[in-house]
Amino acid sequence: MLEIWGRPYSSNVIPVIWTAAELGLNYKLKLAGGSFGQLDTAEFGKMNPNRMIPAIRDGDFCLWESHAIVRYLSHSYGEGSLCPKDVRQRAVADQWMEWCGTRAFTPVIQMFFGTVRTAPEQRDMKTVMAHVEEASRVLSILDAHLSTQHYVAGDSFTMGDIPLGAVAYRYFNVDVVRPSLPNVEAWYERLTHRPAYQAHVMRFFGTNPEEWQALEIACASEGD
Ligand SMILES: N[C@@H](CCC(=O)N[C@@H](CS)C(=O)NCC(=O)O)C(=O)O
Repeated sequence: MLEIWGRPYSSNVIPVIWTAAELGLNYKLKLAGGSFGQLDTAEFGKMNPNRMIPAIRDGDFCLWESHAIVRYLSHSYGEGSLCPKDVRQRAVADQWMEWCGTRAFTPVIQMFFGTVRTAPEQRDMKTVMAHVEEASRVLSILDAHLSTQHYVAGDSFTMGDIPLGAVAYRYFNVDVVRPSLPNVEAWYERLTHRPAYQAHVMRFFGTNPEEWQALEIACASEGD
């Protein structure tokens, strides 16, 4: 059975679990990273020499890097659905996955770390708001793209929506005021109707480090 190694609240693991759920795959969640440890073991080092999550094992095949895993699962099990058959549509899905990693992920995660993962008395809201501004500026590029289509690679949901969809949940649910991005908001609203998104992305992540930690610990029941 497919093994997904990671923790269900990790920003890079969520897209992998969401992909597996969209594809209806049976998988075993092997809890690793953060308080679950495992990254220093010899077994994990053989799977991912970077000692980072996510990593997967599919039979005798191991893979790391979240976007590579999303692609591998989509190509292997979602040809014609998550993975478009049309080469150009697939390239556009790939383009937005890359763009998520190079442009959108960092400012949104910095918004997240500056708030949810920082104790209220230690928060530097001026810096957080600079990250909000940068995230919104970058996402305005996606907003323009989505003005003529429902999803990033056309009018159907593909793997191209997955890393960005995971980032969007963080962006829209950190407690800050953000500018309006109507097309990104409409696309996010579409994602919120997907059962796999509801189950694996739309998870309350707490409002401070204590709540976050408690939620992480509670995840222990979800995996091995
Ligand atoms: N580019 C990598 C980044 C992987 C990464 O940064 N993983 C973090 C979690 S999001 C990690 O392993 N941190 C150590 C830990 O969680 O213990 C990917 O997309 O898979």
